Amino acid sequence: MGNRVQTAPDYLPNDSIVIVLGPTGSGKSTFINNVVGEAVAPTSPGLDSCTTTIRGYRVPFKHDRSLPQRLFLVDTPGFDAILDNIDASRTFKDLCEWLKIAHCQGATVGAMVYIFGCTNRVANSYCEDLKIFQEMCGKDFLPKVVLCVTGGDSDKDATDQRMEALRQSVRWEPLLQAGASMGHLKNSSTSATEVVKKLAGTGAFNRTCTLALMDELADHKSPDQTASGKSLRSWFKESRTYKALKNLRRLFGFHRIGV
Ligand SMILES: Nc1nc2c(ncn2[C@@H]2O[C@H](COP(=O)(O)OP(=O)(O)OP(=O)(O)O)[C@@H](O)[C@H]2O)c(=O)[nH]1
Ligand SMILES: [Mg+2]
Repeated sequence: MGNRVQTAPDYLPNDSIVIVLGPTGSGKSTFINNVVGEAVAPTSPGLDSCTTTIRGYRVPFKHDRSLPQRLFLVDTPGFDAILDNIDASRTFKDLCEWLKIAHCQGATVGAMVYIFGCTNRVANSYCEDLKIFQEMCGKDFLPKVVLCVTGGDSDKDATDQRMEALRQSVRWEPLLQAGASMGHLKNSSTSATEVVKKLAGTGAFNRTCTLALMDELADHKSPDQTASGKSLRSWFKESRTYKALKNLRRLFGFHRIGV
């Protein structure tokens, strides 16, 4: 695990955690910075994935009774990130390790935020990513989930259309039906804070329901034995098979290999 999982500051019983997930470059770290009100999490406009470690940032809302006294937003690398010697399964294992540590310290995952870039096409990788996210949450946890769209700030009509298409898509609709909410992040402190307040408004931080992945880990399942871990593994294996076949085709000219 090395130092890729940041556990300090130590969590306390009753601490609440919001895990922020989504494809690389979707705006996870920017969202956290906007909520915290400072550039605490590294961000990048470049092509390479930026966040490489799992790390919690404390939200400095002091006098808001709808929020837990100590609330942390957890930044994560996207499962689709291309990082030196790190793959999706390593990131997933780190996240599981991190969850177990936080759980042992008495903290609970109060909510999950999934961020998706407005201009991103709905590719296969994204569908798999969302499926894994859904399995991590479990059905009962979905009322504690916000699906957020970032970007498209300058073209309101196009963004509204896109939001509507996502709302009705076969990927998002079942999650929304099961209680998840939807938000548009406008790269501002106000809109990021609204998402956290929206979660508080649904009573997310008071509910006792736990994350499905957390329950599985508490049952002593290894990351690979969990539902989301299994899906991630098969996705990863398939993409490796796909790459290997593509290489074969390139090297030997097997144009009839159907990949
Ligand atoms: N226009 C606009 N740009 C955004 C928004 N959120 C993030 N960005 C930009 O998108 C780029 C990537 O943002 P990051 O916050 O680093 O994305 P990330 O999801 O943390 O990326 P990884 O760490 O690689 O997983 C940065 O240049 C941000 O300024 C948004 O809501 N609107
Ligand atoms: Mg990041």
